[in-house]
Amino acid sequence: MPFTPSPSDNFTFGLWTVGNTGRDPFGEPTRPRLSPAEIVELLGEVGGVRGVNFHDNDLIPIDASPAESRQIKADFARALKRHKLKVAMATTNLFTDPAFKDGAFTSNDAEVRAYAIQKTMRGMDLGAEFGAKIYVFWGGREGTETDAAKDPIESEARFRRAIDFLCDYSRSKNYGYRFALEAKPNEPRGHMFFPTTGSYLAFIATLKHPGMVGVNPEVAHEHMAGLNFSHAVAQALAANKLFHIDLNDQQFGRYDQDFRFGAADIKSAFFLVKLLEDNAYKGFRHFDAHAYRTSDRKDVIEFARGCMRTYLILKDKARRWNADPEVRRLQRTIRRDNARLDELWSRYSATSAAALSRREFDRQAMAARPLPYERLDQRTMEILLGV
Ligand code: DIG
Ligand code: MN
Ligand code: MN
Repeated sequence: MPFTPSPSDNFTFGLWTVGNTGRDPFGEPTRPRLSPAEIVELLGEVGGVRGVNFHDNDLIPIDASPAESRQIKADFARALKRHKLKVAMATTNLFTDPAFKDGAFTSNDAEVRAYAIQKTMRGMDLGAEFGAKIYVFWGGREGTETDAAKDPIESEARFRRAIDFLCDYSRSKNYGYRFALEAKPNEPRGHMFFPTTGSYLAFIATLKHPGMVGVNPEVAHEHMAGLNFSHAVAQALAANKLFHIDLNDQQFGRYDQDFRFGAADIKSAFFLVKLLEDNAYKGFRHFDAHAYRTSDRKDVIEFARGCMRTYLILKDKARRWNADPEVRRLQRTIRRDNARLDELWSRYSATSAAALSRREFDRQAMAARPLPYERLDQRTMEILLGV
């Protein structure tokens, strides 16, 4: 059947995504809590999933005894084996426990900052135990409600020292991790440090081991900032920093909805899939999303299948768009290439600068040239609508 996912599509889900119990700030859970092993079983039932991701405490509760921890890991490992799932990414929960009420690495309390480093080292140990090679950092509590609370420059320096230290920890243990930093503009903090993927791309350049560190852009988070997600991902791709990606969907101007991929804005989802596929992105396609609070187990399975099917349908639409004769014809009208003119300013020389400054340009002619973007966008919509 077409659009049926297979492990080679590299789709992954976090334990917290299909394991989401439906709790929200205004209501209690609507679904029973599943153990990690039961979540893996559910993903086995979904079919075609490559891997699973976890926060340390999704797998091992923060107050589990060593015996409980051993049992949970054994059950989880057995389920992974049975369903041929791998652990693709690991991360640390530095946002649920009240100790992190004012952040982790940027907390005003040195003891909390040190505890956050220790907790992350242990999370890295746990991820390495299951073969994860990507480690995500989402600074859920790194921020302020009032800027009277923290010096933003000192906070960035604290975050930088934490990442530098943990890069050295990974190197010392030969874990081979690549770190992926995930931005979000707000929620749960009023203002989060490093609000967008662009903020992190600038930050990475200031690190001790920038080669080990990339980004994990999330659709919902760039949309919450009112940004074009494909442009953020394109900048990461061009800088070879797209180490991971959190796919979901989000209506603009809303709280973090973490909707099923493509459920809100199919057009931007299309351009994202086209960007990833046109650029042969080899990484994991992680759906950091969850089913509606109204969904039961059966509908959660449909949610997971829907994420993957929509991605595969849009991948096919991208292939059609690239091959579409009308699109190609319109692109030929739109693109006015002139290699000789480009050559004049692709590399500086006094001669080319002199030639360029002497050149006559006909502004009226340039302004009069046709740009049939309405036709092109309508054709794009009709390909998406299957006309
Ligand atoms: C939220 O979008 C964050 C957390 O779920 C997690 O730390 C990260 C991993 O994808 N995404
Ligand atoms: Mn989110
Ligand atoms: Mn995410």
